[in-house]
Amino acid sequence: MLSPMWNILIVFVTISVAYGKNDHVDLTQDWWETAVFYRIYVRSFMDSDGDGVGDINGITSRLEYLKEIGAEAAWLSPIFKSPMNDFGYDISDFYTIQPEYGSNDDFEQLLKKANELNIKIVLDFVPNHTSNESEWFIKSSSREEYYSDWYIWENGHIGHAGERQPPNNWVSSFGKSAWSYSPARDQYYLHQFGVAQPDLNYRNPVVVDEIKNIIKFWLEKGIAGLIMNSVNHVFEVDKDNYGGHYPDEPITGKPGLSPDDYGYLEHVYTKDQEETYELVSQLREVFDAISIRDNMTRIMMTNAYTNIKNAVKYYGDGILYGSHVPLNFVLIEDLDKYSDARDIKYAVDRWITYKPLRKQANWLTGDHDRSRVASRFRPELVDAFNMLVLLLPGIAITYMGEEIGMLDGFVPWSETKDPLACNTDDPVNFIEVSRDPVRTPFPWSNGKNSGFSMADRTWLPVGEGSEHLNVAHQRSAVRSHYQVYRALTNLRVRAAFKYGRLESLALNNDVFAFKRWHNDDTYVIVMNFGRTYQVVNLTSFDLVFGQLEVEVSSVLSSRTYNDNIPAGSVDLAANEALVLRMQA
Ligand SMILES: *[C@@H]1O[C@H](CO)[C@@H](O)[C@H](O)[C@H]1NC(C)=O
Ligand SMILES: *[C@@H]1O[C@H](CO)[C@@H](O)[C@H](O)[C@H]1NC(C)=O
Ligand SMILES: *[C@@H]1O[C@H](CO)[C@@H](O)[C@H](O)[C@H]1NC(C)=O
Ligand SMILES: CC(=O)N[C@H]1CO[C@H](CO)[C@@H](O)[C@@H]1O
Repeated sequence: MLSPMWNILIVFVTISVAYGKNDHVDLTQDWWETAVFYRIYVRSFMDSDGDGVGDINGITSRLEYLKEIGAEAAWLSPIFKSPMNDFGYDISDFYTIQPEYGSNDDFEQLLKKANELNIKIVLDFVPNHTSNESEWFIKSSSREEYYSDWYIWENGHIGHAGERQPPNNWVSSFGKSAWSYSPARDQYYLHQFGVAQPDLNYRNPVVVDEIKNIIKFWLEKGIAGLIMNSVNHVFEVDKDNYGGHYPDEPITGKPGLSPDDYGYLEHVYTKDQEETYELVSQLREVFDAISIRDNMTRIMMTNAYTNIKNAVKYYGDGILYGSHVPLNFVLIEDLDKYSDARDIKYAVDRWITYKPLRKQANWLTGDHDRSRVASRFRPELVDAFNMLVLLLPGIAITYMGEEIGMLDGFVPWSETKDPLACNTDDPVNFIEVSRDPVRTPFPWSNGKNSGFSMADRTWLPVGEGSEHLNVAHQRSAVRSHYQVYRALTNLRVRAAFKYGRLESLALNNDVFAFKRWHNDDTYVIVMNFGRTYQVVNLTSFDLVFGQLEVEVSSVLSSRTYNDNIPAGSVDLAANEALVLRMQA
């Protein structure tokens, strides 16, 4: 038996070997582990045929742009056949491409060109539900035997006045009852999102097999991965454990909410069920089988708005396989316009702390559902947030337009398309929930429809101010968000950012800084989230001293590349953000 002191010594030695020195870092990395993913909202990226709606050939024609800004993978919003009640998040045929976006041949062309440019293509997938126009749902509605059990069907109640009532109190995340009556079947179907998005029944093994077939089908076409969207909604509680009826969800008691609001209920029976992780593990095996066969990793990404412990469970636990990239929403959900440097540090640390030690982190600040950085925080902070996303360890995900600091567009009620907003029936307050402002056409230039389309009308209006805020303008400017973004993606190839470690500090309430280093190559990224001038001493970081050289500076900074700043005294203007490199 070793004495306790020996045990302590052994533990200490092991820790020093594992974590003490960068020389021991595993330098082999798969293509996705530190890749930049560029998220394209297909409808609004580039319209090639002049119908006012973005399409696949449009993307193909602009793939060089992704290369130019240093993106390594394009992540496309759903392109499958859909009646577009929820703009592709309501799929009616998972094997076919939406005709207004293009044909299967167009998609093959996209893959071919992406391959030539070494850009990976990943597709958004929606496993929770189909469109109500899916053949599966129509057959299920008429109780056709094979499909009868593919959706969540339930009898309603008859009220005192003889009126029909839904099976229970569940609310859709788009508001109002999550149950809709189908006269064809004389039963209610569950829809956790829109009325036109009936939930699939994952307790039916045939449904799971079909989903696996679809995943295989697209991976074999040569795509590099799929995102399992809203994956934490796929299971509802097992009603057999509740006497054959789905139980009511408890009321949150949050003030000011009506029984039609999603926040009215605690979603204990419709979200985050344990069976989800088992399903993810099964689906992951489909990805792995093809990856091994073709010697090219196909990644499974997962999207779940949930608490952090549930979120990181998607990494897998050694028994169940997990997702390669469980999306990390801390920079969205933990922050708002009142956040300061301490909140930023807390958010970053939270993900790093909860995620399994050896797994890759990922960072994002937005998507087609969330207000843009320039609007949610302020335009002056666009570069700082791009520095966070691109220089923190792991995978970087950019929603299209963040690289140029796009603002939320203004979409009046008369032109509103988002079902979430239309469901409010409220021409004033719809603006609080509408997702249209973050989906306005991408501004390529100051030409017609900001270069997005030759149509007379685009599906959503072009955002105001795009005469100035567009790619062409920022490309030719000496200083612009676009230029900063490119400089940042260029830096990512350096070992300090690919493999290096992370240390972060809130130097005061306004200034957040983090250090990335590998061997002797050390960088400090420092950003003033405040509105006043600040001076900070970066020697608070271990082994940071002497002179620091500016690698990248935010658009409004007075610093330029190669300027020298003493580590002991770094003065920062309001909103200024800098990437600094320690002089050897
Ligand atoms: C699907 O739902 C939409 C929205 O409620 C409705 O307009 C449409 O008629 C439905 N289609 C079918 C086939 O049930
Ligand atoms: C698989 O791919 C990797 C890198 O892409 C390569 O180094 C390796 O030799 C390949 N293995 C086989 C068996 O082809
Ligand atoms: C920065 O901090 C170091 C270490 O505490 C100190 O020696 C140095 O004087 C400080 N520099 C300035 C300019 O205050
Ligand atoms: C971020 C994201 O992908 N959000 C989607 C989640 O799923 C719902 C319903 O399918 C969509 O409406 C969201 O846009």
